[in-house]
Amino acid sequence: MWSGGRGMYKNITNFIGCDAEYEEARIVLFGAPFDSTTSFRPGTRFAGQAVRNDSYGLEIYSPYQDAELPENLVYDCGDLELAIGSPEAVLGQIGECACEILKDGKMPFMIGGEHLVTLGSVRAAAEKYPDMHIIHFDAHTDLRTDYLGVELSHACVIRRCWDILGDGRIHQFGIRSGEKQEFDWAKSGHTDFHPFRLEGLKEMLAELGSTPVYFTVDLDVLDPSVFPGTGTPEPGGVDFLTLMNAATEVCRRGNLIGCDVNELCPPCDPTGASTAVACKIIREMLIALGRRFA
Ligand SMILES: [Mn+2]
Repeated sequence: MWSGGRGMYKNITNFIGCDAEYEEARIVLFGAPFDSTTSFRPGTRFAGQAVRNDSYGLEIYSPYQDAELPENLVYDCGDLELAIGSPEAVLGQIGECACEILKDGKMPFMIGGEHLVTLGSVRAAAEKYPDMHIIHFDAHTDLRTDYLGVELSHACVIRRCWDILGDGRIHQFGIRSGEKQEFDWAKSGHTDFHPFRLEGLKEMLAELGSTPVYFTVDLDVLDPSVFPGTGTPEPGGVDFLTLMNAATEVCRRGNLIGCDVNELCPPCDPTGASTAVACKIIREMLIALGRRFA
């Protein structure tokens, strides 16, 4: 906000262009800075602040979509203040936030954090939309029943979502790492399983029609040569444009009811390139969502 001729502006720390008032906004962006169950390299708790800061290196115009991020579309409420030592308490806090956003008829857009944060939003979304499906982009299955005896772990998050939704309602893409039992379990029809690539997405979206969809993007679906700044990098992933095109394809659909982008770990990539990748994916997703509301 211009202060009136003194050359001073109010300090703003929202994601670029996301300065709508709450009442008018259609999407609410919030950070879930939690990484306590991360099994390898921690640091995703810093992602929300990093993408807000580095988003100022971006334009609000996307030449790919020939569209700008609309004014009055996104309210950025910053990072939640989470009880970081307790996964269950954190999931409760995220759930409460997502629940309130959904109750107000808006769409929650969460920036992780490690992938476990998705469960908080999914619990809230499934309460409002019991027939919803999940579209899941990731390098990892995340289907373990437990990780070293712990059920609330980023390695188990999609299995916990399956506990809520059941068979055939989770659509997994890009998966290239996990235990043999997880792969066998997925392929036997418990999930709609598309390993290695993002192919089959268009057909699947057409089949889903108007069914409500929650979309979770683990950025490690990208190849580590594109996106090294993540806790558990997994070679053999997709390139940037493939992810961007697929993510905007999902976001253009009218049936998306919530989404998240997770697993950016800024300290794992001191060049900042991974944070730039995350910023641009988020911008493209928001612009695609904006076209839907236009
Ligand atoms: Mn992953």
